[in-house]
Amino acid sequence: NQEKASPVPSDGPITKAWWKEAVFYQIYPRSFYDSNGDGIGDLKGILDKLDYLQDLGIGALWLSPVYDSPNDDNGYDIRDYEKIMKEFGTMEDFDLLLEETHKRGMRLIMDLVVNHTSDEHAWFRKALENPEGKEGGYYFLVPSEDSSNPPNNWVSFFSGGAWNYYDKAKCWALHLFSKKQMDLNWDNPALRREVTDMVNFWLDKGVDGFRMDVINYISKERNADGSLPQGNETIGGLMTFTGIEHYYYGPHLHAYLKELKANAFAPHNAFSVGETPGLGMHMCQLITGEERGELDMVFSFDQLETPGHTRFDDYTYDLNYYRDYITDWMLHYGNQCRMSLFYNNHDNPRMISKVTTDPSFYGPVAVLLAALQFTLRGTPFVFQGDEMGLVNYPFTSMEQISDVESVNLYKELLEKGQSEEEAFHTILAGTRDHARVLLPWNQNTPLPQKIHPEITAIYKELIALRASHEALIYGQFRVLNHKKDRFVYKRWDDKDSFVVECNLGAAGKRAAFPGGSCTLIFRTPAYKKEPMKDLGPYEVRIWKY
Ligand code: ISL
Ligand code: CA
Repeated sequence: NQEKASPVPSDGPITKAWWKEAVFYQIYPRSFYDSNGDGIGDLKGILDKLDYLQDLGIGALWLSPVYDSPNDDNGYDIRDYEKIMKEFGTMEDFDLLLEETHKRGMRLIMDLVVNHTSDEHAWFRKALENPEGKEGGYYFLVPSEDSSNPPNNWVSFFSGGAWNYYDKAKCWALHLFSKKQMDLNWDNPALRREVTDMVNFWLDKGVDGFRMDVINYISKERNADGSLPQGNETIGGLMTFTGIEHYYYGPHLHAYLKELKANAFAPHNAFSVGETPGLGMHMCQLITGEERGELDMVFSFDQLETPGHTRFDDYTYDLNYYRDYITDWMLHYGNQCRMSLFYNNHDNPRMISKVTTDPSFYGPVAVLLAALQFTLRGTPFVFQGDEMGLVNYPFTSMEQISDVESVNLYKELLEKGQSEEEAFHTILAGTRDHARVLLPWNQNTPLPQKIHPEITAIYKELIALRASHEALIYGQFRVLNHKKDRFVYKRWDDKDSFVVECNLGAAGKRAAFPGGSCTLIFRTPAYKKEPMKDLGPYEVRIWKY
């Protein structure tokens, strides 16, 4: 890579911005709140819950895709970028939602899925009708008479190869995700203009920015003759996804991001957060460095599994790893870059369930994760249901599983010779459906999941604490103790100092604080009656100096 490593990360002053101060809340519309009883969450449902979100202290909403889609991947396969999905409502509903969100002093960002479109998008239909025409150049179409040998060995994230063959058009087309999610060719300037126009359509409406789906995959490396290179089998063996080295950080990624920023985001002063799986800290610095004009923030995912594990492994997540990961980023990411802080999204099982399977610890772990999220340095992204203390859904059979990734993986595992039980066990550990079941708003439903109003109250309390102290938003960070299962750190600015003491493990221990004159302003409620000298399992305390 020829990219110059600038800026050099520094501890200079942090520029203030609304998106550094706000707490974001991710809504997966299909499973958020169903306002008309058809079983599917919708835009009116979100409208109904705006007061709840405002009361919680949320500053910005991120909506997972609400666009017209055949739902092969729940809306991440877009058929029409400028139309609302029928089940979710109408464009009028959307306009009202945006207006009412703004009225409550909150912002709204949408999901930008432009690495691929649905195969039902008009562009792809036209491309197949005439591969030589304008839209033919929007995708990776490879003419061929041979329907049995794909152009290369790349594989899809959702099992099997990454190429479809189209008999009538006599060509192959690339899909890194499902068979109905066709990769767009960003090397085509007309395609980039289409994307820019579409982004401007939404920004002109007053949308405050976008979360950008797998945005680091948009630039694919090419051979000298323009074809897509063969994936390295060794890397493929290690990473599962053969071919990934050719597109996870492609040759024109920085240029395309800069162009989109200059032509759409910057003129609207709009916010951007990229979903960038696989990029480490240094590449993330190159994408989010303030003077670079690319993205404001990214989601890096290395904290979601401990080393040696993947999402589909059934294992216990060790929070000591999270402590070390987050400490490294906070000390080295630099003040020109801003971290996103999150444990959950619509693609992952619930973090509480990864940390413990003992129900008596669910409450304390929920409180600990929240206290970390609102007192560490960065911008918190709450995923719907975090604030209810939700854990994984007790699925009992494949019939309850609908996600395309899980359905395909299950088939693949059976083909590889696993028994139905073994395969289901794997799915149960990692399925994205854990995050996609309707939120159990109503305590009286027969749903196996229950909400925990006491956890919601703690979210509200901690979000308010963060909002009223810049030390927690922009302040310095220093680790005071990181012995096994301990995490004690300090956050401070000219006005205030805080010390947070955490027990990251399931065994009780001796507390190390307080030292000097300070006030206890928060303690895991479950332990309020316990002696101060003892830290309960997963207990967290916040002291103010
Ligand atoms: O690459 C991965 C390894 O499993 C994943 O992290 C993957 O890149 C990531 O899940 C991408 O997610 C996003 O794009 C998908 C969509 O299904 C997800 O819901 C979305 O968050 C395709 O649009
Ligand atoms: Ca509905």
